[in-house]
Amino acid sequence: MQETTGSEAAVRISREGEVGLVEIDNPPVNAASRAVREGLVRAIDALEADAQVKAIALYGAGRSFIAGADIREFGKPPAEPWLPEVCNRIEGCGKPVVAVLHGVALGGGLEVALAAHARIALPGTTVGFPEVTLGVIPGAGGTQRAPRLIGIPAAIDLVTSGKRIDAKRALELGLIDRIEDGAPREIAMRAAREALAGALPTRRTGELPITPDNEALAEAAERFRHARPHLFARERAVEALAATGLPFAEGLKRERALFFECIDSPQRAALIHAFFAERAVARIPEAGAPPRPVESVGVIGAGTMGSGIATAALLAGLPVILTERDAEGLERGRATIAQNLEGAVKRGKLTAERRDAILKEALTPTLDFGALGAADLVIEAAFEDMGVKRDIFARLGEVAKPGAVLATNTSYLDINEMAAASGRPEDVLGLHFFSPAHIMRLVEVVVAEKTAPDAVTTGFALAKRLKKVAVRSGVCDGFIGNRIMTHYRKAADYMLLDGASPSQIDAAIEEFGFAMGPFAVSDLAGLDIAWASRKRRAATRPAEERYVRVADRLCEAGMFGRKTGRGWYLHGEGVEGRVENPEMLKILEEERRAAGITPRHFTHDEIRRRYLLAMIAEAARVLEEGIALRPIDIDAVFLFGYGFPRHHGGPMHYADTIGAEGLITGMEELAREDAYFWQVPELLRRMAADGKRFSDMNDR
Ligand code: 3H9
Repeated sequence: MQETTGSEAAVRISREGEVGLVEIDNPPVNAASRAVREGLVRAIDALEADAQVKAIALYGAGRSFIAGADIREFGKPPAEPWLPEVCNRIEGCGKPVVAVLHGVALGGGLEVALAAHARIALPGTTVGFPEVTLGVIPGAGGTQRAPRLIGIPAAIDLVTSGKRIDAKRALELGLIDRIEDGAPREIAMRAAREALAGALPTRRTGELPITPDNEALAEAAERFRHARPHLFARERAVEALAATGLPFAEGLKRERALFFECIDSPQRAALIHAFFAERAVARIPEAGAPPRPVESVGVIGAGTMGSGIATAALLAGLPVILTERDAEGLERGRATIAQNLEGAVKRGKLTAERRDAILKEALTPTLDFGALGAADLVIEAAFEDMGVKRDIFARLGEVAKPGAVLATNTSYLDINEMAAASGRPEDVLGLHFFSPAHIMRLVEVVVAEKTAPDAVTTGFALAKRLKKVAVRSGVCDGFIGNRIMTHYRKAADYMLLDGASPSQIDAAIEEFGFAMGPFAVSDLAGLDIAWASRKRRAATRPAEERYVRVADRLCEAGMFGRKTGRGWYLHGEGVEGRVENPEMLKILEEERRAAGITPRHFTHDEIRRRYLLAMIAEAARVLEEGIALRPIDIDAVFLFGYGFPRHHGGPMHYADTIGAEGLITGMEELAREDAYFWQVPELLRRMAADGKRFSDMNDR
């Protein structure tokens, strides 16, 4: 018997002898959409009513069991049947129900499995409750059933961390009953027969006793209450787990109520936006052009960036030809790569043998520029100077093989000029990595005037291979990220001169959720980097622009931050916590006096407001000029490259929580003190007139 339920093909049932099989088929990831939920209920109803069927088995078609609830439905009116009802229907079935898991069984997918009476997983299956990473909690019985199988402490760990575990660990914990290799349908068949024969024990998870552990619950509640930033779902998850102290049905009710609190929270909307942002950025106009094959990478420049990029490529299994101007620089680069790989070994990402093999066989350090002729893609990460870059691209144009993609890692410079120097501009683009390049996930793929579409898709394909998030950017000074950062960084400097201290500004920004405020970041990155770009721009700086000289004076005095022991703060041995550099304070005072400023008090709210308004204003201009394709691309840049707190979704998502009119009012108010800096972007005015939000521009 082969039969399709009413909900098209999302769930199919079939019967073989005494076994009823339920196949979930909702590509690409078998999300538990309404059609799947409906299909599951109908399937159980039909098979339970079928007198010939004695046992039932659920399994997924395609690459997974169920990836979780369909998160596209969140925020819309819930459509029945709800997932908790589906789970209860499965658990309450009068015939044994076995779930066979493969690929992923996450969130609601795991909850469906827990509602079955036994669980078998294929090796390589990943399970977990990622709900908190999306700002919700398991809402279909996960917080009530999981602790009955694995105990409260292990359930706290799983549910509040969102971590994904493999089948082996799931078996150790008791979340699944067995690991078995084979095709899901065959295993499902066998398992159902075993369940009938009593060879596979079955039971209802909701009926299992639970060992209370109030201490573990109290400890977790305390931990999350004080965690910074305050994450709404984690605290609710602990509350839901604590509801296991109630009778099972009551616990489910409590979990449901807490789930809806999460659904209504702004953090849920922001975190789901961040999830989709990571994927949306791959939709680019060039997407139809097949990428060029890349089997080897050349890197020019063995400094921190070049070595980091080389490390990322090596870790992705690509051989790397690394060049430098002199032997000393080349050796330093090789040593940095070895150190980076060592870090990967320590983090458990690489075995020591693999590291040795990479260093011996995959990395080719050479002083011979001509050796780059063997690479399919070359990334230039040399000194940030147009003369140097032009020269490199002219030489690359000659030595690189036909069709090789020629990329620059420049942070600010005009890629069109480099493209012209190469004599083959269609092959040239920017691949702007963020430091440390083997760790930070963002890569801006900068498309110049003549970049060929397949060079662009090659950049995206490489980024994917390196497990990075690639965002398409047009050419402008600083591209998407650094251009916007340069602007809001000025807002921080203005507040500094007007009376706020670096530590006060950093604290206000960190309270918003950034791991580090702008002054701490600048000390870490080195003040000399931004100094170099300020000097480059000095000649073109508009006369109306306010200029704060404190950072320049620190640099002139050789205070570059961490690497020199002094910057905005003091660093090194004996310095505990954040101590402002007294020499910086002296310079600041002199600059305030010279500008005739009487320092005034800034509240943390005011600091955040100015900082974020400046960020949003420049982001709107970047969008208006077409440098970024969509608002969501800007969000991805800031989430994956600048530590923008994920639970705020990115600057554009955050801007929508204020709305165009509110943003304009805020900027106009600040324009009274500095009309040049606080100009209102035209785009915002149009949005206000049309009643539009940034999110409305994401689907074009
Ligand atoms: C939950 O379950 C709550 C319940 O407890 C309570 C209910 C009451 N929904 O990532 P990929 C899309 S919360 C809708 O590129 P991969 C994704 O956007 C949920 N769509 O593939 C993409 O679409 P597009 C708990 C989803 O192979 C396409 O599928 N579950 C969902 O690299 C391919 O995705 C999770 O948090 C979804 N749940 O990775 C799991 N998931 O092609 C979240 C994916 O249009 N998902 N899509 O851009 C994942 O972790 C990964 O997507 C997965 C596949 C590992 C499944």
